[in-house]
Amino acid sequence: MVLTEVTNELQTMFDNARRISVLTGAGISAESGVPTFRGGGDREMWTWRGKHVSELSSAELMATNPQLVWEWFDYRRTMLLEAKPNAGHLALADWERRCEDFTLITQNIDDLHRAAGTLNLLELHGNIWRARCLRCSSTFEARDCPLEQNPPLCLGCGNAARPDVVLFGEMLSEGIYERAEEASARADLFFVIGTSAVVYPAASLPITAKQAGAKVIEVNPEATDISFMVDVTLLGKAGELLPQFIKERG
Ligand code: BV8
Ligand code: ZN
Repeated sequence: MVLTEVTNELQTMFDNARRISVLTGAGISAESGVPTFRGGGDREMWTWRGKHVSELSSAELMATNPQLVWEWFDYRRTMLLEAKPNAGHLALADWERRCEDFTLITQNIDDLHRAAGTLNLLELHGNIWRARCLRCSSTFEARDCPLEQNPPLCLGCGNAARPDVVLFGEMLSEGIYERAEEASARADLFFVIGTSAVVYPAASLPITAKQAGAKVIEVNPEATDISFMVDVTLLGKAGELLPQFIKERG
C-alpha cells in the first residue's frame, strides 16, 4: 500500500503497537541540511576531493592514509556544527516517550537523534564526534572542529586515534548488530526511514522484522531496494510525515 499521509488506518496501527523499532538512514537528517550519501535516487554517490564516499570512508584508506580520512570526517563535522535535529528527529524522540517498548537503530553517525532526545539508541556505524585509540582502543569525545591535531592523540596512552566510526569493509562493533536484530525481531511495527537500504548488514533488519511478523512501514520520498517487501510505503519527507503520528491527547 502506498500512502502520502498518515491515514486513520495507519494511525490505528501506530496507536495499537506496543513494541516499535525504527531504522533510520541519512535521509532523516536531510532536512537538517546534512547531505545524504546518494542524494536520493541513484544519483552519483557523494564525492569529495575526487573520491567517492565508499573510498573515503573505507578501511583501506584508513590503513594507507589516516590523515586524509580524518580530513574527510573533519569536513563533515564542520557541516554538522550548524546542523540541528529536525521535526523528524524530534517526532521520533516523542514517539519513544509514548511507546512502552521503543528502539531506534540508526546508520547515521551525526549524533542528531541523541541531540533530539532519543534515549534507547543503537548507533550501528558509530559516532562522528567520538575517537578511538589505535593502540588501547579507549574511546573519547573529540569535539574540536576543525581538529587541533591530525590524528588526535589518545587521552590515555598518547597514541594516534581514529574516528570511532564503522568504515566500509569493517565489522560493526561487538554485539550492537545482535541487539539491533533482537529489537527488529520483537517489534510489532518496524519503521524504515530515510534509507536507500543498500548497505549491509543494516539493510537486513527490515527483513528480520518482517520474517518475525512485524508490519513494516517505509518512510521515504522515493522507492528503495526494499519497497517491494514493506507493508506500507509512506511517500514523503520524514520531517513532514513523522509528526502526523502524534495526536495531541485530547
Ligand atoms: C561489513 C559510517 C562485514 C561511515 C557507513 C565490497 C567491499 C567492501 C565491503 C562490501 C563490498 N560489497 C558489500 C560490502 C559490504 C558493505 C556494503 O554493504 N556495501 C554497500 C555499498 C554495497 N558493508 C560493509 O562494509 C559493512 N561491514 O559488511 O562487515 C565484513 C567486514 C570485513 C570482512 C568481511 C565482512 C559496514 C558498512 C558501514 C559503512 N559505514 N557509515 C560514514 O558515515 O562515512 S555506511 C553509510 O552509508 C551510512 O551509515 C549508511 O549506512 C549508508 C548510506 O545509506 P543511507 O543512510 O541509506 O543514505 P543514502 O544517501 O543511501 O539514502 C538516503 C535515503 O533517504 C534515500 O532513499 C532518499 O530518498 C531518502 N531521503 C532523502 N530525503 C529524505 C529522505 N527520506 C526521508 N525524508 C527526507 N527528507
Ligand atoms: Zn590509547
